[in-house]
Amino acid sequence: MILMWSPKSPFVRKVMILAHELGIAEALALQREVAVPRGVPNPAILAVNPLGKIPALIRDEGPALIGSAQILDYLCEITPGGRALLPASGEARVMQLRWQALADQLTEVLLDWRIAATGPLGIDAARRASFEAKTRAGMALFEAEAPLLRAAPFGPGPIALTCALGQLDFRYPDCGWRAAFPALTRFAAETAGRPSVAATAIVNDQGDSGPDLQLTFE
Ligand SMILES: N[C@@H](CCC(=O)N[C@@H](CS)C(=O)NCC(=O)O)C(=O)O
Repeated sequence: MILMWSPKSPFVRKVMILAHELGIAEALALQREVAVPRGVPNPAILAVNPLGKIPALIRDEGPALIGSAQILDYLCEITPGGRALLPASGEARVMQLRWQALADQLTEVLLDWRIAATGPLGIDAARRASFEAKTRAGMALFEAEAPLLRAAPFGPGPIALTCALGQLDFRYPDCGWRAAFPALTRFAAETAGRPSVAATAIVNDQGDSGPDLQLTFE
């Protein structure tokens, strides 16, 4: 299987963390691709995903799979023991998918915020206010549910949250979320000790920077 991959992508990181947890990381051939959210999309990605996004998983047989959530579900389905992390049915599955959807949307807000702020016209105040309000509300929800996440299997929900918090550390390094969210800080300290999380730390291999997004938690 070939994974369209970037060391900077929080959504690709979800796939890689799960692959390490399942012991199948070596089965993924990583194809470095640069996703281009502004301007002409990367044609190599477009050839596999017409929406131009990574991750995309090219299987040995059958159509490519698009989007981290489906790829995680697929890897859990084809790997022995995978359904311990994402059950095929039941409330445990519902909770994993719920947390994954919330954390993915939080990550999308963080990505979209930065993309909007790096445009030639900058970001308007109303859009910025929307991004900030959603980020604060998302973090508050996860702070409340952190004890449940810590008790759950390290499946798509906790993995997606790990990647959202990693995106905060990567692009919003001075936001101070740890001082404001003690339960999330405990969650992150525990997950940081997992080999799968340590092995997939975000790497800014292009050395790009961006504007100071002026997000501060108190
Ligand atoms: N919902 C998708 C989001 C994927 C996504 O936004 N990937 C980013 C890289 S982290 C991307 O490819 N952006 C390029 C673009 O938006 O055109 C998933 O879960 O995989």
